[in-house]
Amino acid sequence: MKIRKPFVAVIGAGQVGATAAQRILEKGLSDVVLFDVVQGMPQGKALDLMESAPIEGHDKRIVGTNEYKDVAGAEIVVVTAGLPRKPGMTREDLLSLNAKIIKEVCLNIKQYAPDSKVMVVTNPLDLMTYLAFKTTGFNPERVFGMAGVLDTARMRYFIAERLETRPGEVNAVVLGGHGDLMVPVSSHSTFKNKPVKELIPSQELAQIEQRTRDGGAEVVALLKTGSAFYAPASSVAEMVKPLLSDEKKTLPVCAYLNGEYGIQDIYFGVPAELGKKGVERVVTISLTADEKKALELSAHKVKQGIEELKSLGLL
Ligand code: TXD
Repeated sequence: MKIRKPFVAVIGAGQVGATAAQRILEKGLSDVVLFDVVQGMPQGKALDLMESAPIEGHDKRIVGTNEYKDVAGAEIVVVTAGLPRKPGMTREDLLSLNAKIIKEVCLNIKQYAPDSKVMVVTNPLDLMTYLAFKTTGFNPERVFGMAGVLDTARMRYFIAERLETRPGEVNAVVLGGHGDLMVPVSSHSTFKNKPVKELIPSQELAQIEQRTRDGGAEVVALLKTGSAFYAPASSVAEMVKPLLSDEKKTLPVCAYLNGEYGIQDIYFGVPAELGKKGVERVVTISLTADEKKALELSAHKVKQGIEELKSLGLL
């Protein structure tokens, strides 16, 4: 079946990539091209997903491929290709392995889909997004990362669980790098427009913030093999929506900062407006002194990572 424009290309047909493809199809957002280096695997998953279309009742199409030429014409390229950390592997090992994969993937995106927008998902997220920006040479508004939608979704769920309410009625804000130093911003988190600070005692809220920071590790510890993919896939689809529809929705995005929040030349989690051009505007919100301090620390960690990439000869 022929893929119709506008379509999304997903690079890496593993847990997050394949589930993101499923969400995009079943929400009726667009057709999908699913790419992986493993022979037959993306084709098999695409066929399986097409065979569920009569039951799910959507009219979207997906093809699997091992050839980059098939991503030509993609409106958005979602990059989930990478390796998870294995026992005995250091953080630097993972950093350099995934950096090499991201470089290879991004050179192909530059060649075959030069007009696309690139959404990076691969960890370490802030660094891989920066590397994608440098490798493609695209305008920074066309290169961004997914992490904040996931981190805030986790916090929203934990708050909803505590308040015994619907998760969709809770809003939460998480800023900064996607890692131990992310900054959950309780001062801007609300339930039906009421600050959660007025509803949950501060000690319990601090526990929720910590559980949010540890959200990825909590799932990894339970799964034993692999990391979270259902909520990450939902988060990818949530970002795809405004990028295709041009609705200018403000979401937490790993975006390029050029002085916003007093931070220069890194990719970092901030609220941003998404539309057809990509990241159309970084939104600045007021922060308490403690939140500002935490954000500076998180930015410092990301800068250290960039230096590490440079010292490994990868940037
Ligand atoms: O919030 C976030 N940003 C994240 C990030 C949330 C969840 C997962 N996060 C990261 O996404 C995770 O730490 C990994 O770095 C990626 C992908 O996670 P996933 O769970 O999907 O990993 P898998 O199942 O191992 O899938 C990776 C796929 C696999 O099919 C490989 O064959 C493929 O990547 N792969 C490649 N594809 C294309 N090109 C190359 N070179 C390549 N190498 C491996």
